[in-house]
Amino acid sequence: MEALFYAENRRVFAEHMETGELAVFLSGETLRKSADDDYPFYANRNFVYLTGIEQRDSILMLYKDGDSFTEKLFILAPDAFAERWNGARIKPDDAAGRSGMKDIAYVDEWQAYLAEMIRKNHIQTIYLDLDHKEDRRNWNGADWMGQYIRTGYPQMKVKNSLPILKEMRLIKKACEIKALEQAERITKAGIVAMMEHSRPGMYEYQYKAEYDYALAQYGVLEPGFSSIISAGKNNFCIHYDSYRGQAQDGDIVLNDVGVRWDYLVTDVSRAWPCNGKYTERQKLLYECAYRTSQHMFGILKPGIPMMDVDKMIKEYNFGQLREAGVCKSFDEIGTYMWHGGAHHIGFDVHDMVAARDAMTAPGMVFCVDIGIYHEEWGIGFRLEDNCLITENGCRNLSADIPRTVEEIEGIMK
Ligand SMILES: [Mn+2]
Repeated sequence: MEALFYAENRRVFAEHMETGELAVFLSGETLRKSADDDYPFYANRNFVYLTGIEQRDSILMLYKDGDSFTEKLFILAPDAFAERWNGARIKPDDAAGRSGMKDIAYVDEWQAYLAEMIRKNHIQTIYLDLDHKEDRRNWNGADWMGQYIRTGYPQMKVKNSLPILKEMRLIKKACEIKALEQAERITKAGIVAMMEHSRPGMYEYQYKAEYDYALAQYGVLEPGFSSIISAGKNNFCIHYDSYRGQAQDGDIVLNDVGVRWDYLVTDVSRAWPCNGKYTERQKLLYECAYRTSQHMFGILKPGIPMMDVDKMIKEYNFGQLREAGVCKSFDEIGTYMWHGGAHHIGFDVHDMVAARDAMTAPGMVFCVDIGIYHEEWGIGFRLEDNCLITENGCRNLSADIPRTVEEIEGIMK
């Protein structure tokens, strides 16, 4: 992504601020795993969306002043000893090039800068990225900063910047679509590799290894999110993550995987018979899902309430299942369809966007996910694609990843 993308995101955020307000964003810190071992650092996505910087302990401050705003980025200072052990830290010039910001300082200066900004400009309101996931305990850097501010500046009003960012992230820019297109190509390579190597007796971790290997050929060293790869009965666990099961002859293999490219994440599910040939029943159910998917990609366009998309999927798929003789009344649909499947994707796989009351609009990208679970027949799977809403319709970004029975059986010959 070019620096212009991040600069534009900061400009749009600042547009939402009132004069005299300050906004503070943190990249986050490294979490300790055990002893002297840390989890790999993963930067706060809103911070990345505004800066293009993924280094820990970095801070962005935006100050709104009339029609303009000032921006300052704080990064880790050089440390020869730490860098010898843990790799080079980003240099101010690189940080400037990546983010499009001119004013770059070292992070040990942030407190003095903040104090001076507050004093000089009589700041009374600070935006923090307070990202709380309902009942989940979610202590993050912004909470710490909130406490710091409440303690040091008890009169300060704290506003949450998350609703603004969710609104911004809802509509993807052209460069984000381009990144997604590349991510889809790599997702295809990973899924096709699993199909090609598939055989009865193969373990789920072997499928996973094929997926990870294919991604690594593109320099993608970790999947877009924890891959879901399962076979047979394990397909009935929606977020299965053990990879220990073995595909038996006649089993369906399910994947629900993604690739992150330039920060944009895909989310695609396919289901294939491990032996390369669908049984009559597998084909019957798979084609219900396929026809429902095709129907959705035929009708999705701007101006449809997002809330209705899941309902439309369910209703159409019910029609398919009824014709197939599987499901008699709509009341029973919950027996076979266990989840909705119209979440947005973007910088996060379940993207942090203002989607609840939204109408579909050009530039939105969300999953069309049709899951069918027939426990009695032992067949469970989903077919999930990535839908981009265009000016007058939509485009299936993952259409090129084999989807029909014929395409999939053809690849597995
Ligand atoms: Mn998915």
